Parts: sequence; structure tokens; C-alpha cells
Amino acid sequence: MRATLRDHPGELEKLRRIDNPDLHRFVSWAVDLLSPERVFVATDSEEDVEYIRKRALESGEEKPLATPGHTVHFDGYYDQARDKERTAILVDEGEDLGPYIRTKERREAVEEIVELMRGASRGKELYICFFVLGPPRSVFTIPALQITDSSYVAHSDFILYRRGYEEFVRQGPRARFMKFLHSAGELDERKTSRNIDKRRIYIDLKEECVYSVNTQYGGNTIGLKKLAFRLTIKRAVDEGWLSEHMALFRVGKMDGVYLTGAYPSMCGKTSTAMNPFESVVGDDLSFIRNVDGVARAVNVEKGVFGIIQGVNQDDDPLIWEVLHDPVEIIFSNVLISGGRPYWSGMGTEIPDEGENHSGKWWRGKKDEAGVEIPPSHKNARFTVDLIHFRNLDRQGLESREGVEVGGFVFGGRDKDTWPPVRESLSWEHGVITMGASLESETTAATLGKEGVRQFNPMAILDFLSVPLGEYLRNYLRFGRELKRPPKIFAVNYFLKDSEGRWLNQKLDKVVWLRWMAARVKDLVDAVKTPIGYLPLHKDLREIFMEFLGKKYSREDYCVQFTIRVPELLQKIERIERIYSSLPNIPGELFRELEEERGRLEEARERWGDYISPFNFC
Ligand code: SPV
Ligand code: MN
Repeated sequence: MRATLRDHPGELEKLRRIDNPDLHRFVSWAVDLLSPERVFVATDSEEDVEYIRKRALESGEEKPLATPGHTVHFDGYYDQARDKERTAILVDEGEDLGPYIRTKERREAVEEIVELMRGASRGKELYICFFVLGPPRSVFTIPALQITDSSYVAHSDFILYRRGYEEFVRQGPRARFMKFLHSAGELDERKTSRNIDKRRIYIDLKEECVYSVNTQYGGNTIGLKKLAFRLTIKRAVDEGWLSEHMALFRVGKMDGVYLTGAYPSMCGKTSTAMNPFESVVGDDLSFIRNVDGVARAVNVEKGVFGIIQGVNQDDDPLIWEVLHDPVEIIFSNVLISGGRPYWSGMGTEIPDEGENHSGKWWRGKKDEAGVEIPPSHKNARFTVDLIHFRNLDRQGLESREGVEVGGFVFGGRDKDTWPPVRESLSWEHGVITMGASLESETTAATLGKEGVRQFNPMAILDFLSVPLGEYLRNYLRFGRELKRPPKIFAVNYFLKDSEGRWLNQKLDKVVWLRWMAARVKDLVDAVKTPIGYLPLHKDLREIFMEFLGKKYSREDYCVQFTIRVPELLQKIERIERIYSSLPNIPGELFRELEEERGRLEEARERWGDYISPFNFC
């Protein structure tokens, strides 16, 4: 049986409250295309959201766990991460977005995906949901329509995003909204997408519409997360603001300093935003706008879709606490045993059997390829509303004007080149030598060789939807047009000595954050070096003692903040080589790199290859 909206007078009534012909046309077209058995329109009411939670359990896409509010969802064994190969940005014939962006010709791709989606919701219920990106009724607000036949996806959206039905009603025909159309396709007996070889994620920038089919993993399906991110990067570049893969947090009390931070995955973004001394506004995506000459930021989201591997009581006490509270949480792709979730690196014993993303699981179980299956997938996640975190900066999250950004932080995984923290010489110097030069070493968590540096400017490479040159040009211009651009900092939590031992401990980042905040407030001096301003030993020593009760010796400082000229020059060469091969890169980029090379060579003549920071004092 198939339904049209006319079979659902109650749902049609809810839709009719929104006076937007484009919306009505799109919804009718989508319902027609997907042929669901039932249609549900979700308003902002608690009753409607509760209905979706209930449906997630009834449909079997989620199962209840022992703790009230907790559920588990499994994605298919081969559907555990963002599928870069089958994700494409749709372009007009002959349009070229450069080597980092997978594209497909629009007309052909839309035809293909529409065919894959035809009748894909047969026998299922289709959820029509309204959200906003950013806080409602603000200059940041972007309305977004999510249509999905997965109750798990709709449920996740309601945890992660602000409700937007009333905003659609309010904006009526003026709403310039983004559209996300998803079908998990045919499901198997475990309620996971069966035809993942026919998985497709197509992103149409022109129509601001994303199609996703035959997949369930959140990064491929939760429209407002990384699918919308491609669209908002494009909008931001067109309109002169920034849509970034950045956490947003406050260092210090209410009068503290807000920082945004971009880190490639596994480089400490969440543990920075969630560190026990500071307050979190967002952990993944920020919008940043020029408001009367000041950079102001909001969290695009209101929840966390966080990696659970390695979350333990000692290192992440705040997350640990929330994961054990009886609040609404979806665990995905963890091990379930006796109704409780378990994951690798949780610091407690993991049972020898249970259920995980491979089905029934026992220790030693191997997959078809003969690879041993770990208890939880390394990309297993938890989905939870930020409201449950003790360290939430609620005012910052709810602020419609956004919070004033004091500094941007860029951090990669780097064993031997960057010092633990430094401040750029200028906006341009920071954008180019820190953001646009970001690299990260591969870890054991990804396939392939460990320790290989991967270029990942602004930690955004996977999501880029405009040519890199255009993206950087917008970035450079954004800061120039501000009365006082945010300071730019680079951090490196992963420096090692020649024997491969870490030079810093996990919580040292708290000290670097406090130093950055002090710089923003102009409370401390710094030493000027060829690669930027470094902290003075005496200031770090004080902060180490105050926050961590640790003595910070001159020797430690000297080793960690040594200017490593050969490695720094090699890095400049690598980055220059990459950008030289790309079209339309702003001239400032090459100029900044060249100037930094000049400063490093000059310093080397005077002091040699490895220069103690005390030389510059
Ligand atoms: C990331 O990989 O950066 C994430 C998770 O935040 S995903 O939604 O898959 O992008
Ligand atoms: Mn992310």
C-alpha cells in the first residue's frame, strides 16, 4: 500500500500551517517518489518528538537498554563511516572544483539517485521534520527540512538540532531552507540497510538539496550534520562569513575568552572542548559572522555525536558522567551485554560476548575477510543533547547574537615540527601557516601506514564544497574586514622526543588554553620568533602550578619550545608543493610561506638548526 499526503488529513493540516509553496511542492514530490505506507509530520511539540522516539523502538532501528533513556542502534557491518567514494557534489557540465572534491554532473546524478530512491520507503513510515541550524530568530539561523524513512535518523536529528517547525511557520514564503532527503532503503532482518553497494550521497549546491540512500550511518544520513555542512560552506563563501569544522568553548568564568578550534579527527578536538576546567558551547560545527566588525560565533548544533572509543572515567570525566546518567542517549555500534553498552578503551572489563555491529559477538570472532572483530567499532558513537553536560555554557549556546570569538585554534597530530602552542604574527600569517598548513599524522585507528602526514587545511578537506583557493580567499577577507580579528593560535598535543616518548601529558592542553586566553586579554607578554609568538617560561610555570599543581622546568620548556628549523622548512616545502599544484590560490599564501622561510633561514645562520626559545627573549 502507498500513501499520499491526502490520506493523512492530520499531517496535511500541520504542513498547511507553513505558507511556503516551495516546501509543499518538494514534500509532495518526495512522498510521491518514496511511496511510504504512512507519513508523519513532526512539529516542535513534545508529543510529536515522543512519537518519533517510540517509533525508533517499535521499528527495531533502536533497542532499549537497561538504563532509562538509553537505546542502541546498529549500522550495517560495512556501513560504519562516512562513505567518501560514494559521496559527490553535483556540478554543471564543465564545472571544476579542484582535486579535493569529488563531483558528478548534476542531471545525470539526480536521475541516478531518483531512480534509486523510487519506491524506497515502501512499507515504511516517512518522517517530515523541521529544524534550524544555529539558534532560532537570529542572523545565523538557517531553516532545514529533513525527510527520512529512518526513525533512528529522525530521532538523532531531534537530539542534535534545534526544532524549527515554528520558525518555518514564522518565515513562511521567505524561508530560504535547505532540504535533506534520506531513505535507508530496503532493510535486512537486523534493520540495517541491505543494499549498501547502492549507497549514494549526492549534494546539490544549487538547489541546496542533499539526497542520501541505502545507508544509515549518521555521517551519511543525519542531514543537518555533515551533509548540511557542504551546503553551508558554499553559502558562507558566497556571503562572506565562515562555516567551520570547529568546536566552540569558553576558557575561564563568565568573563572568559571564547575560542573556536579546528582539529582533524583524533587530534583532541572533543577533549579540548570538553576539558574539565572550561565550558563547552559546541564540539563540532560553528558559524562565525562579522557582526558590527566583531567576529561572533554560534554552535550550529545543540547535541553531540561523539566518538565513544577511549572515553574513560579518568580522561573524560564529564562525558563519562553523562554516559552513565539516565538521560536520552543513542549508543551506536558499541557492544551490548546484559543491556549495558561497552566500548574499547573504556577502562573497565569488557564481557566476552554480546551483540555488536556484526550481530551476535564473541571474543575472537572473525569477519568474512578473516579479520578479528573488536567488541565495539572504532567509530562507535554516542548521541546526546548538550543540555546534560555539567560544563555546558548554556548562555553561550542559546545566545542569538553569538559569542565574541577571541581566538581561533588549529591543531594537528605532529611528532616533531610544531611547538605545543604559539600565536600567529598576524591574521594572514595564522590563516596561512597554521590553518591552511594543517597536517595530521595517520594513527593506528585508520587503515594504512602510521605516522604519515596528511594535508587537511582547517580540518575541512573531507567537507570542502568550493575550490580551496576560493575558500581561503574568503577566510583571509573575513579577518581583514573585522575591527580586531581574533588572534590565531596553533597547538600540537603530540610532540615526541627522539625516543618516541610524549613530551606532554594529556591535561597540559589546559595550560595552553589558559595562555591563549591570557594573550587575548593582553595579560601576558610573549617572545617573537620566526614562526610566531611563543609563551614565556615564567607565565607557563605559573599556569602549570595553578591548574595542574605541577612544576614546569626550564628544561621541559626549552625542549618543547625549541624552534626545529629543518622540520619547519620541510613542512613549508610540502605545503608549498601542494598549493603550487592548485589553481587560483591567493598570492598571500605563497608570500607568507616565503617570508616564514626567510625568517627561519636567517635564524638558522645565527643559532643553528635547533634554536632554544631563550635565544629570542
Ligand atoms: C567527523 O568525522 O568529523 C564527525 C563525525 O564529526 S561524522 O558525522 O561522521 O562526520
Ligand atoms: Mn566532525
